[in-house]
Formats: sequence, structure tokens, C-alpha cells
Amino acid sequence: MSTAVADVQTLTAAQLDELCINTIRTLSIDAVQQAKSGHPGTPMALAPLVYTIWNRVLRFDPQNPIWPNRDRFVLSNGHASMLVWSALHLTGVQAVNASYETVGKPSVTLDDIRRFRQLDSKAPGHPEYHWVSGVETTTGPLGQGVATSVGMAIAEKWLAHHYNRPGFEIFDYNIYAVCGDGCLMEGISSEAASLAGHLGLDNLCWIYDNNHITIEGNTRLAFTEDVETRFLAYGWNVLRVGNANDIDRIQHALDTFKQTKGRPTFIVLDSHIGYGSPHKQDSSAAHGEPLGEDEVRLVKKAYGWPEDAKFLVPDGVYDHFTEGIGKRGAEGRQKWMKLFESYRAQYPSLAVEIELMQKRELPTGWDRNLPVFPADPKGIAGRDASGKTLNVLAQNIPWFLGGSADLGPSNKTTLTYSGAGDFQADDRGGKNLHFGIREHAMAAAVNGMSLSKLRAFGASFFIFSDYARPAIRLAALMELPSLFVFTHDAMGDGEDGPTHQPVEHLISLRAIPGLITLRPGDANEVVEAYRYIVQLRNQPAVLALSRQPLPTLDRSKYAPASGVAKGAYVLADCPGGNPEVIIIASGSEVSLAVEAHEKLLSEGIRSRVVSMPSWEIFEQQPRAYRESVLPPNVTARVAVEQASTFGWERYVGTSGQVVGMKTFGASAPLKELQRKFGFEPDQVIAAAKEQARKFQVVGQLP
Ligand SMILES: Cc1ncc(C[n+]2csc(CCOP(=O)(O)OP(=O)(O)O)c2C)c(N)n1
Ligand SMILES: [Mg+2]
Repeated sequence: MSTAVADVQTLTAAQLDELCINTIRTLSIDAVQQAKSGHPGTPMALAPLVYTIWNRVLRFDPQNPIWPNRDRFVLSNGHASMLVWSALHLTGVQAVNASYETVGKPSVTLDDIRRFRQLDSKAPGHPEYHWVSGVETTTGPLGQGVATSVGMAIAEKWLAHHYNRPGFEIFDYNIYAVCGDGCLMEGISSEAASLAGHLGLDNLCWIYDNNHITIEGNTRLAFTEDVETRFLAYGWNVLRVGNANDIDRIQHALDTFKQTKGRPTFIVLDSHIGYGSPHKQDSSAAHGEPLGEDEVRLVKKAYGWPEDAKFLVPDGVYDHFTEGIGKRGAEGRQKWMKLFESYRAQYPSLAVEIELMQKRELPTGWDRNLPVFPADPKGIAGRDASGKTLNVLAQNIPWFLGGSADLGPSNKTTLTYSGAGDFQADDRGGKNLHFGIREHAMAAAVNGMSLSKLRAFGASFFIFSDYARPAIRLAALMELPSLFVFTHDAMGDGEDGPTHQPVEHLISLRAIPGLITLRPGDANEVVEAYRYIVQLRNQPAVLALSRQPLPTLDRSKYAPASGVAKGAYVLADCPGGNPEVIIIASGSEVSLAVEAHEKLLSEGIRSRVVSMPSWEIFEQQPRAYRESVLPPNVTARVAVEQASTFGWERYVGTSGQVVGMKTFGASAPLKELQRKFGFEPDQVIAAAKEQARKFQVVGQLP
């Protein structure tokens, strides 16, 4: 008789294991079939792995999926999401709300699984962090999950170093990331694995689903390297389990990982996509489409499953998970809670830090000693003002840390205060991360650190935001407060030429929903930008900073830089405040706009300068404020920004003018570039005058 309908009392331990595994398989098959879309093959193959990790190994309490010392599970091959939905459902993971409280209902119900990939279901197409409790990171773009897991492993090491005390192992969790051929073909995983190997992250275990299949067919089409040797070369411990159905071997490999010190572990798991499907096993046909009703029956028969049963969770399955992960997780968490209470008694301030951090709150005094820059026509570069600010913030906020992709000295992101230190294999307390020249993995790792509740930043030249963009996008999708500090934001590094001069970057980042971009106009705006960013809890931010000195504006003459918190503000106005022309500028062009404005005023033209460091923040302001800054009846407008003109019509209208870039830049000293591309007072003045003239003509129309 099928074990699925047998009296559970009569089942052996091995049969119970198999029953649970086949439940994961059949839930996955049924969900994909019902949705008429999805990926059944890999859940069928990896059900034993996921079962073993979750029910035998993972230290995770389904009753509280945000317990800080839980092990992390990442499914980097996110298309196999039914593995996650099955695991979250069968283990009874509880939903958590935005205030970090469990709300007394399951994270994923059987009904959600029945409605796999349907609107509002808690079982969407791919694992989504902000949407389903128990998902540790959003995955789907292949390679992102494993790269993010490296940031999680860095975070655990840093947290353990910073907060553990003798007898108080407050942080000692592991990170398990499952990946497929696709993840390992993507360049980001190579960057990430290289970094993890260098850092000796022995809390990190990747399990590679070695099924030789991707969408187009067998991996012999495009992926024939020796993956094991590659990971050995990265400095990982490499293990192999030759049969994905052998859960004891899988467990043994995972145990070996836990005993391995000084290097991460890579487990190659030889598997069969579509396992059990007579016509589709080991073929790409099992990858990304429903098996078909007939094949589903055949597969169920092969599993010893009732052929007509759909979404069946046999008796004994929920209980078996409760006995396994449920019991182990609850015990682990309760033990930890007790430990944490005595820790709090002995180290109250550290305990407070941990609690604040978990809720993404800031310690009191987080903004003390933030620099204030005196007016100075010569000024200071955005990157330098940023460096000074970062060094203050990192001292005020114990869990604020980050680094650059080998451009620290140039980005001025190095934390130079005494004791800041470098994060390395032999120093887990350092606050300077050296990501190496790996922007893509850096950005994903920053997300991994943010997911671990650190306030983390990554840095590079603005032009190379392109190399980090997929992870920046995911930060926005996940609603994570990751920070990306990009310097050399325009043509400021003139001689490097067009390969290094961003043009379309600002507007392309502005197009990412939820991402805050900020391009501050002087040193005090840089400080205010940081003040705004640090208080964000659910949004990532990109800072675009100048390489070259920018005049520090006289704030006794012009409006205070605190206007940055509104995204845009009236920096300089005409007497009486009824402008006939508005000049809008960001970053290095703000002082240019001010210079033009002064000239216009002296010629009797009533101009106004609006400093607009952030479109997104401005858009969040009430209409009354926005209209006070940009009065709708003042249609004579000029925008000045050393970036693509694309999109500025939003603020200057169809009749306005944009002094911006319509081509790539060029290699030359900055002054010459400013002349060539029109970023000089005369051009701005001419544009403003032309606008004002048009306005007057329009104003005279009946
Ligand atoms: C960056 C990225 N490129 C392409 C895809 C589309 N895609 C989804 S799954 C897949 C094949 C993945 O093969 P593998 O990782 O071996 O997964 P398996 O079929 O073995 O489950 C591709 C190309 C993607 N999700 N992300
Ligand atoms: Mg594959």
C-alpha cells in the first residue's frame, strides 16, 4: 500500500522521511500544474536536500522566523521556489508583520500553494523577501542568492566578533545557499565565491545542484568547466554527494561543513531534474513547464502516491516536521532567549544595541558631531565631505560599516578613525570591508549584510553602478536600507574620458521604484543627504558624489541645507519671491546655477534657484510644498545637470530647457569639458534669459 495513505504508526523512520520528501515533490508538481506555469523539475530533484536541511540541520524556529541567531536558508535557484513554499508551509512558519511581531497566522497556507503564482498569493513565482515571512532574500536573477549569502556570512562573523563574550555565543549561525548551474555560470557567483574563499567564511555552505541541465538542454552546450577544481582554487572545502536521494549522505556532508574551519564549504550534489518522471527526468523539459496531467499521474505512481490526489499532505507529515525542525528550533530559540537575558544583565548596552539593530532603529546620539562646513568659495569635494561624514557615522552607530570595490582611497570611503580596522579572515571586527574589484558581488553582499540588520554600504565610481545595478534593484525590491556610495559622479574626472563619465546613470537609477537617489550640491548637502539616508528603514539609497571640489555655499545668504530632506528646495530666490524663471540643478551644477542666478538678478531678471538633490524624495512631499518650490504658473524653467537630459521634462515641462548631456563625454581637463558641453554660467544665463523672454511673451497674450 502507498505510504501516503498508510497508517502513519506503521511507517518506519525511513518511510516517514520519504513521505515528507514526496509531499514536497507532489505539492510542487500540483502547484505548477494548477498554475499552468512554473518549474517542477528541480523541486522534484531537490526535495530530499531541502527536507534534510530543514528537518535535520537548520537551526530555525518556525514559530519565530526572525530570531536573530537562526541559520539562514537561501534558494539561489529561485525558480525552484516551490521548495521554499513547501518548506515554509509544512514546517508551519509563522507570519511576521512590519513591526517584527508574529501575527498568529501561517506564512504560507495550503491555499496559497493552491494559488501558486496568482495575485496576492503568499506563494509567488520566486522567493520574495518583503512579501513572505521566512524568505531570507529575494532570488530569481541567477547568482544573486549565493552572492547575497556571502554578505550574510560576513555579517554573522562581524556580529559574533562584536557581540559574543566568553560563555555568550549570541551569534553562531550558519548560512546555507542552494544553487544550480545557472547561478554558477553567472559571473557574480565567481566574484562572490572568490571573496568568500579569501575571507575564509566557514559559516557558509553552498550546495550545488549538479543536474547538467539548463533551459536550452544539457550543460555540455555551454558549461563544461571543472566546477570542483574552480572552488578548490577559490579556497573552499569541496565535497560531493553522488546521489541526491541519499539523505544520510547529504546530512553527513552538512555535518562535515559544520566541522570545517577556516574555509567555506561547497557541496556538489549530483541530481536528476524531474526525478521520477518517466518521460521528462534528466531533460530540460522538466525545467520550466508543467509536467502535464498524464505525466503527473505517472510520476505519482512512481512515488507510490495516490494518482488522483492533489495537494495532499498525508497524515503524519506536519507532525514529523514538528518533531524535527519544530522541536529543535523551539529548543534552540528558547535556550538562546535565556542566554540573551543573562547577557542583557551582564552587558546591558550591548543587548540594547542588538535589539535596536534588529528593528532597524538607531542608537541615541547617532547624529552627534556630524560635520558642518563653513562657507568657502573653493569648497570641498563631495567625496571628501562624504568621507568625513562616514567616519562620524561609523563611530556613532556601532553596526554601521562598509567598504569599496578597491577604490576606497578614491571614493574616500575608508574609515580612518583609530580602531576602525579591516575586516579579514584574521580580524572579524574590522569595519572596513575590502570587496576587491567585484562591484556586482559587493552590491549583493551589501544586501546580505543589510538583511542581517547591519547598516552596510558599498562604494565605487558612479560609472560602475552599472556593474552593481542588478543587486541595487533587488535592494529596492526587497525594501532594504542598503547604501551605495558612488563618487566621480559626472565629468569631474575629465581626463579619464567617456569610459569613466556617467551620462545615463542617474536617470536609469531614478527609474528604479523605491530607490532613493541623491546628488548633493555642496558639502553641507552631503551631510544632510547622509542624515536622511541613515534614517531610512525600508529603502535603499544611492549617493552620487563629486570628485572635484564644489564651493561650500554661504548658508547665511542661501537657504539651509536641511532642505535636502525634502528632495528639492528653494536655495536662492529673487526679492519678493515671485520668480519669472526657475533654474533647477543638482550636484556640481548647483553652484553653477547660483552663479548664473546672481548675474541674472543683477540684470534685473527675477530668477530662483532650486537645488534638487533627489527627485524621489521631492515626489514624496505634499503637493502644496512641491508647488511652493516649483509654482505651476512659472513655466520658464531651466534644468542644469551634468547627466542625460532624459526625463527632465518632468520638471521643466515641454517648453523648458535642459542644460545636460545628449552624448557621451570626452577625455580632457574638466574646464574644457565644461566649456564644450555648456556647463558654464553664460550658457545657463542665456537659457534662463530665453525662457524668461518666452514667459514674458506668453504673459502678454490675452
Ligand atoms: C540572471 C538570469 N538570467 C537568466 C535567467 C532565466 N533562467 C531561469 S532558470 C534558467 C536556467 C537555470 O539553469 P539551472 O540553474 O541549471 O537550473 P535547473 O534547470 O537545473 O533547475 C534561466 C536561464 C534568470 N532567472 N536569471
Ligand atoms: Mg541545472
